[in-house]
Amino acid sequence: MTAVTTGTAVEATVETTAEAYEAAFDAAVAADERIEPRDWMPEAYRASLVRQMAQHAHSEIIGMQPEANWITRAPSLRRKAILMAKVQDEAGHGLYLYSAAETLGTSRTELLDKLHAGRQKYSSIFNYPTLTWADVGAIGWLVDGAAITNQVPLCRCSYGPYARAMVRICKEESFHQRQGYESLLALSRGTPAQHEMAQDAVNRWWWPSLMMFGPPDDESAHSAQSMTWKIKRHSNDELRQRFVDICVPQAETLGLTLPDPDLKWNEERGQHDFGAIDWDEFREVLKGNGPCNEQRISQRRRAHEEGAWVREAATAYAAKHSGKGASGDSGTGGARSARLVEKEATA
Ligand code: BYC
Repeated sequence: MTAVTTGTAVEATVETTAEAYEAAFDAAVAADERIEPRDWMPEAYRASLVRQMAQHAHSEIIGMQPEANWITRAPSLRRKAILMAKVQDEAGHGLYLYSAAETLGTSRTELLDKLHAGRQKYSSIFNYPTLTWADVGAIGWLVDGAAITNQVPLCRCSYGPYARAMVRICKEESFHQRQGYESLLALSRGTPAQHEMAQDAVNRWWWPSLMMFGPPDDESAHSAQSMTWKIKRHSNDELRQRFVDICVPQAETLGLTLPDPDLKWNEERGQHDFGAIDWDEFREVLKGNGPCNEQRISQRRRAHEEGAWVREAATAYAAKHSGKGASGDSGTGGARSARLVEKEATA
């Protein structure tokens, strides 16, 4: 009898503790506080963050490919330098995001393995080809523009490391967007052939850019829960609408037309109406049947294999230095560890 009573008491305590943790998490989210790596969080929250952050990180590094395609053919040294810096920034964004995902207990290796095996997604937009130089401008204006619209609210995401990574990413993306706009403006105001090239690029990138925001709200599997958890602050359709409204006056200044005959101002709504998106195309691209899916993923796998020696060298270097530190030598790693131990001891 006594044993049964004790068991029940222990179970009750465990249950109360779990409930208390959950209540503390809910209260922190409700109060707009940040959830930090060491805080208790529901497993589903952790899993959904890893899913979204992994998809985001993969998009950044796969997104380097379509633009890198034009580095060797940029029309001037100035444009080449800018493009190289931009592509390098995207690699950096991937790095911040993989690091932020690591704080949730998932290693970068594990996430990359999943990408290479086709078990995690990256943005649909990067499965379209960059056919002319104007595509680089159109990507900057529209793709980076859509990314900023989607990502600025992520700076207020409830998970601290993701929100903080997004602050820096958004600053850089906003520079990318402006360089794309400026490049497209130069083409649009150039020769008739250059103007036509800019218009053709906008015609091809407009609809895929609208698809970047994800499926319509009534088909979005994760939106409702992610918004309750304040991972996402706005729905896919809200952000898509915001993006359309931002782009219309910008297109006018550029002297370019957005390829949608149904695009018009709706006085009553105070927003633009726009035409139907081809969701069949979106679903096909997600299934792997877009124009460049195979090329993008095989290039990514090849880059990973060819970079194996760099990872091995970096690991060997780190091991060598931490070894020195452990034996009392003056390696940087050792000095840092010693300082940390000291700090902990005095805390
Ligand atoms: N493409 O329930 P939903 C950049 C997936 S890169 C592919 O609405 P959620 C840049 C979605 O993942 C910017 N997949 O999902 C880089 C889910 O699949 P799973 C990339 C998509 O998460 C280089 C399923 O569809 N930005 O800026 O609530 C050069 C159901 O969707 C897409 C980010 O990743 C898509 N377009 O909302 C230049 C932003 N849309 O996971 C520029 C962060 C949806 O169940 N991510 N799916 O297998 C987000 O904000 C959200 O994850 C999304 C989707 C709005 C994309």
